[in-house]
Amino acid sequence: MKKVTKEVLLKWYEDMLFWRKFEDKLAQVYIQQKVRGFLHLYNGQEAILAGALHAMELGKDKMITAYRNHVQPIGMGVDPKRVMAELYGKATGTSQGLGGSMHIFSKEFNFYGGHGIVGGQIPLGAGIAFGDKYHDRDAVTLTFFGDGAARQGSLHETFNLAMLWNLPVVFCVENNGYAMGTSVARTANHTDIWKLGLGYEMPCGPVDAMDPEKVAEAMHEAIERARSGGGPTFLELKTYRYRGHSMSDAQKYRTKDEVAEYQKIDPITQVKQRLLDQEGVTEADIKKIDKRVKERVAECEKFAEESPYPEKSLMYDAVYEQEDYPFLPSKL
Ligand SMILES: Cc1ncc(C[n+]2csc(CCOP(=O)(O)OP(=O)(O)O)c2C)c(N)n1
Ligand SMILES: [Mg+2]
Repeated sequence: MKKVTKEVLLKWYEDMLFWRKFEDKLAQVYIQQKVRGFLHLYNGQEAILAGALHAMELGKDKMITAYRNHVQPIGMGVDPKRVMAELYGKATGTSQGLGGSMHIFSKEFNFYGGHGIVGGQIPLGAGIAFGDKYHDRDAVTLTFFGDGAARQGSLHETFNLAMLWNLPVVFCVENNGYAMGTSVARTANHTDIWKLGLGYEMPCGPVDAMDPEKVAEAMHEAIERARSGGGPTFLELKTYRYRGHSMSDAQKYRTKDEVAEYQKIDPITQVKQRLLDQEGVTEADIKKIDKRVKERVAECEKFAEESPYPEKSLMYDAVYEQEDYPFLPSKL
């Protein structure tokens, strides 16, 4: 694995802080009703993305996830201004404002969404890997899903075929403790989700996902296995989300103390402390990064605010069209 140097730690700190603040801004503008529909935030889970990106080969490898999907495309290379504009429903957004929060997508940067159907992306991730294997392309697909999604039947069909066909895919369950208000303990008779891989003889195991380095190590091993023809891996990334499931969540299913316990091992604070204690970074250096992050988030907000809404005609153009469709004129 690429060494975790001071530069890597500094990048992790800045990236994770940017993702956190970017989403804090989204929460704020959501309350002002500038962003509509659903909004599921990633606060607390950032070490997963930081560690995964460290282990991936950007430009080759691919990623697919669920609806908690605003910061992953940014990590893969999409301009964050375009992600924020998409959430605002503006024409400059990643899907010209037609997708919105749950549907960020970028073929250019190998980010395959953004899926609202719980577990829907599990077979799709294996399908992408199947395509790469079939066409002999050097690529590994990281397929992310939640602890709730892990209980969908489609996971089992997918695991079975992914092993049978030896696909270059890494299945990553982001176990943040809850599926909406349902805790993992209330979902099944055991809480070690990684064990679901055992029935398929898929290499599998748990990972402390509050630490980006631990995530990077596990991801590296899994990605290398897939790249060298060794097939799928299933990782259980143990994490936590600080905010509610979505913006409308009274959070009656957990205590404030529980959230505070996880905030003590917050990935951003952990990396910051390591920089201060072991890498000779000063509080003044950290302040400079914090300031830069604030400015970058403000730039995204300004861009989204000032961008135009799409033309109404886009509603009719950006749909499937078949010239010889027999029942309707081809353009409504
Ligand atoms: C097939 C399907 N069933 C139910 C829902 C409603 N729903 C949306 S999110 C969610 C919880 C999923 O939790 P988890 O997989 O743990 O992901 P997390 O939100 O924690 O990231 C549910 C039940 C849905 N979107 N799709
Ligand atoms: Mg969950």
